[in-house]
Parts: sequence; C-alpha cells; structure tokens
Amino acid sequence: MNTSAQGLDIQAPAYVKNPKLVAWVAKMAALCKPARIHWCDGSQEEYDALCQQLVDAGTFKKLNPAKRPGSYLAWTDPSDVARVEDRTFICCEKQDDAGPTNNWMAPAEMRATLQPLFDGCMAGRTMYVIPFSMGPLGSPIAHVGVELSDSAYVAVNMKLMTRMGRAVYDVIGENGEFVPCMHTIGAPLKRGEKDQTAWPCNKTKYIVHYPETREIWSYGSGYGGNALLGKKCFALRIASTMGRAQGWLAEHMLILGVTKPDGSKYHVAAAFPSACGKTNFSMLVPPAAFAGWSVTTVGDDIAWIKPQADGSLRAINPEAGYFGVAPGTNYHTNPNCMKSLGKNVIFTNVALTDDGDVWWEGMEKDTGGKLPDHLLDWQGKDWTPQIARETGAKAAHPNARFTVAATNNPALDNAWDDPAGVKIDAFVFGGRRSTTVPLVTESRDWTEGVYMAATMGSETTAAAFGAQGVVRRDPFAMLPFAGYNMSDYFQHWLELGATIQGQGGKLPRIFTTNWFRKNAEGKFVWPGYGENMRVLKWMIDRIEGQAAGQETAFGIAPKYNEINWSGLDFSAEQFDSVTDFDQGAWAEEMKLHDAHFDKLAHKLPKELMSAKERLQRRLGAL
Ligand code: TSX
Ligand code: MN
Repeated sequence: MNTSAQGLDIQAPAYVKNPKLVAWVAKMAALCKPARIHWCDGSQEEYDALCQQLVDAGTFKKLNPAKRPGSYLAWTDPSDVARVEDRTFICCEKQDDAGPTNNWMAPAEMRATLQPLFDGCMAGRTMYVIPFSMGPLGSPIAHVGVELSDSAYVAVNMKLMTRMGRAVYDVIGENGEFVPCMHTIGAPLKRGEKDQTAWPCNKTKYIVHYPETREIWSYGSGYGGNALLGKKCFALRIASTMGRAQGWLAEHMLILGVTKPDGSKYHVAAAFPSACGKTNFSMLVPPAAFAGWSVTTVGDDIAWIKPQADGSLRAINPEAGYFGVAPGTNYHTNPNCMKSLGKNVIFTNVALTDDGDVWWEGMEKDTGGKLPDHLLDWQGKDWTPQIARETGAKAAHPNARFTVAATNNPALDNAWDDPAGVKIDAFVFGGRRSTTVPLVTESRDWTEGVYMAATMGSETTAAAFGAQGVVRRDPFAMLPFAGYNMSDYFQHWLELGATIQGQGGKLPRIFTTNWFRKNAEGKFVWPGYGENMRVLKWMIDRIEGQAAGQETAFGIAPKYNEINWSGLDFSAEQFDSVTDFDQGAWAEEMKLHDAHFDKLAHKLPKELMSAKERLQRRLGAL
C-alpha cells in the first residue's frame, strides 16, 4: 500500500494489508514529519542493525562479547531515568471516570495541548512502525498494538519485551483492531543538525491515555514505561478499561507455576507494590528440602485474565520479556534472573566495568563483599570504592534496568506462550510492612479478599522516597496503573467474582502476604526469598483441603505445624512474631484504612464498607 504525506513516501510493505493502519501511519507521519519511515519486521537482522546504529550514535556501548555476548549498555540523560507519574494523564470525557487518584484533562484540551508538540516532532529522524502483540499471537486473551516511535532504543526494546514483527500484521489482517501508540522523544533535528547528546529527550513530558478511544500519546521521554508503550500504558492503563468494558482483568501481577513432586501443578497470580521483589518471587528457587518441587515463571509483571465458559479464570503474560530493576539482583536474591542475564541483554543505567562488562550495587554479595576497583558509573564518571565511601555515589542508578527476552529464563514455564493461558488457582496480594500485617492469611471469601487487596500498602524505603516507614496505600498494586476510577475498579472486581459464582464457577482463592515484618531490633524475622516456598506450599495445602488453618480477624492463617519447616530453623516464637495480631496496631491500622477509603469515598462500593465493619467487629473481639 502506498500513501503519500507531504512528499514523504509512506511505502508500506506488501504484507501490511490494513487500510486503517496505513492511513493512520500516513496521518501521523504528516503530523510528526520524520525524515523517513522504517516498517519494523521484527527480524534478528533488523535487531542487530538497529543495535549497531545505536552503537554508532553513542547511545549503546557494545559489551565485551566474551563476558556478555550480544549485549549492550545505554546511559540515559540524568533527567530521564524513571516513569513520570505526575506527567501521566487519563483523558476521558468525565473527570469522575478517571477518579481521584489519576491526573485528568479533558480529551479535547489535551489534544489541543499535544498537537503543537507533535507537529514536526520527528524532524530529521526515522519514524519506526512497531507492530506488537501483547500475549501469544492470535490468543483469545491477547490484543495487538502498533507503536510509532522516533527512538531506535524503543524499537529494539520492544523486540525483547513483546512479540514484535511481521506476524502481527497477519493478526491485524485487513480489518482487525489495534491500539495506536504514538511516541516521540520530542527532540526534532533542524536540517543538517546532529544530536548533541547520546540520549536526546525533552524536559517537557506527557504520558497520555485516551481510554474511550483507546489511544496512547507519549511525549518527551525515551525511558521504560514512558516509552515502551505496550507495557504500563497499554497492558495496564488501556487494558484495564478494556477489561472493565468486556468483563476481564488486566492486572499488575506476576504469574508463576508450582509443580509438586506428584506432577500436579498450580498457578498463582500475585500483585506486589514496587520494591517488594516481584521479579524475585516469580523466579523463586525452592529450598533443598523441597526436592521434587519446582517453581516456573509465566510472567514477572503483568497478567491478563479472562473468565472462561467452564467458570475458571485463565491468564496470559501479555509481555515476552523482563524489564527489571538491576540493583539488588544477585545470585543470592535471584539466581534464575542472574542466569537470564548472561547474553542478549540491553542494560540501561548500570555501571561499566574496565573489562567491558556491567556492574550494579548488590553484585558484591556474589564476590564475598569485594567491590570492583574501578568502574564508569551510569553517568560515565569514574567510580571507585573510595569515591563511593566518601561521596555515597552509586555506580548504577537505583532504577537501572535490564531488558531481556523471557526465553533466557531457565525457569520459564512451559505454558508461558500457550494461547489458552494458564488456569489461575490463587491470587496473592503482598505488601511491605514492618509491623501489623501477618506473614500470610487467606480471605474467607471473595469480598474479604477484595477488601484486603483494596487496602494493601507498603512502607516507603529510603531509596525510593524521602520519608521512611510511612505506609502508602497501593490498592491491588494498581494505583499508578488503573486507567479508570479506582472505586469503579474495586466494583469491577466484586462484580466479576459475583458473576462467576452466580454461574456456578469456582473462583481462585485470595491470599495476602507480608515478607517484611521486623523484630524489636529492626531486623527482618522471615528469611524470605526461596523460603517463601513454605508459604506457597501452605496455600496449595489450603486449596487441596489439607490445611485447616485458624480463623483470625484478618482471614485464615496457618498454624505453626501446618508449615513444612524441614531444613529451616524457625521457632514457634519466631513464627509468632511474624503472624501475631497486635490489637493496638490494628486499631491504628483501621484509622489508616478509613483515611484511605475517605479519599475514594465518592464511588466506593458499599460492600467494602460492610467488609470493613465485619473486620472491625472481629478486631474488637480479639
Ligand atoms: O524479593 C524479596 N523477597 C521475595 C523473594 C522471592 N526481597 C527483596 C525486596 C526488595 C526488592 C526480600 N527482602 C524478601 C523476599 O522475600 N525478604 C526481604 C527481607 C530480608 C532481607 C534480607 C534477609 C532476610 C530478609 N536476610 C539476609 O540478608 C541474610
Ligand atoms: Mn511493575
């Protein structure tokens, strides 16, 4: 197909057969005025050529092939290192539909704001047409998108993070639907002008979603969730609104499989706020005492979950790769992740070693505490242990990332690419709390589970925020990612449960976890990491009817002797200290729940208020 826009030839490859798509590309090219258009085919040759181009431009450093084959390192502009939540907008007609937790602007006003910014924004650059499927190609749970971007970094990251390339055009066909995703770094080049930096971007940033027309417009940033639009923008914000309209769930959840020695297998979908170790949990290695058990990864960040005719919920990971935080990752915290990072990785904002490899804080745990003698830090400056001691300078940015294809993961679940998805047997909602919230509980019913998820919270860590130890509510770990009113989102969860139950379906169990309780000395009591397998096993025992548990105010909890302690020295007293209920602490906790619900009061489901009253009655009876 051939359409012309202001002298620029929009020569689509013959295999692009969708007139709407070609017309949209032509219209966007006319707006953004790129020097050329590159229709990505997703081939390895294309990936290699784009990486080489990024090396030539200085954006990528090719890492030592003897140490890290097929891998690259990018250092971003110091101002472009994370998602920009205060610049993220949900633009629906009514502000009430975005709710009190989202930034909102009326669509017409936002379009008028973005029009002049996008006019000519790609001048002198290439517009990449990036077709991608979120989920296995052609899966009934999957959906496709097309991102137009002037960043080759985005194109190569999308190749690792999604099913990107030619085959997507067959899914779109002549009249199939796709979510249009516009992205620009917002750094047009004048005629003959060359980039002054290896990471051009714009101080002005907009991450904009139009849920009603299912569009994404991103301006000014080249980083992660701001620019790889299939991820947070599509797979969570836009997809959550699609799920609400169509009766399914788009969730900020990892998906893992647990296989027992007898071969039976369960799938768990788990939501944790940031800095709780989601990727670690999705790649958990069971302790030695769990011989014959295995944990496999379906996904580490996002789950799309659709009700089935048989009353089950089946889930896919819409992504095809991991865009994870590097600092803190090592062979102790996540061996499978480290093994995934051996080759064909794009690193962003980690440090460069003198022999052309990468390094980040936490890696010293794998070398007996020994730090490298010299590095170039994520800004290209000299770094030595002495400089670090004297100035506190970090070698890697705390939000430094790896991008890697899921197929690198040695613990990848064999159903990870199954178009039918996997049946979800349990939901887990985890928070990071040094007090109050017990190690694990199971909700008595769906509504109580929704209440637990709606009130979940995390204590801020020094690294992430100014104040330490303040509880931030992050309902369902979806606060920054819900594409509509958070109270309507709770209602959607309640209705979905009621519908499935009304049809005689069997809902997944709902559990809460907290790996982070501390003792009076401020030390973590629960060993966490692989030892969380013991909690996973108790969940499966519950599902199988093998553990009676005991009633608590906040759901059903394990008795000490219901946990398999083989190979771990963990006393009943220690167990008590991560599971006990402090009446005073819970009284304070309920005040925080009240304050949280006050903010969402306008449309808060009445059922959640009733659930709160039931909880309060039980707490009063402690
Ligand atoms: O990821 C974590 N998980 C889940 C793992 C499957 N982390 C890291 C969180 C930051 C990203 C954890 N940190 C976990 C955990 O279960 N638990 C803790 C707290 C903790 C930290 C250190 C130790 C024990 C617990 N022990 C030693 O350092 C020896
Ligand atoms: Mn995430």
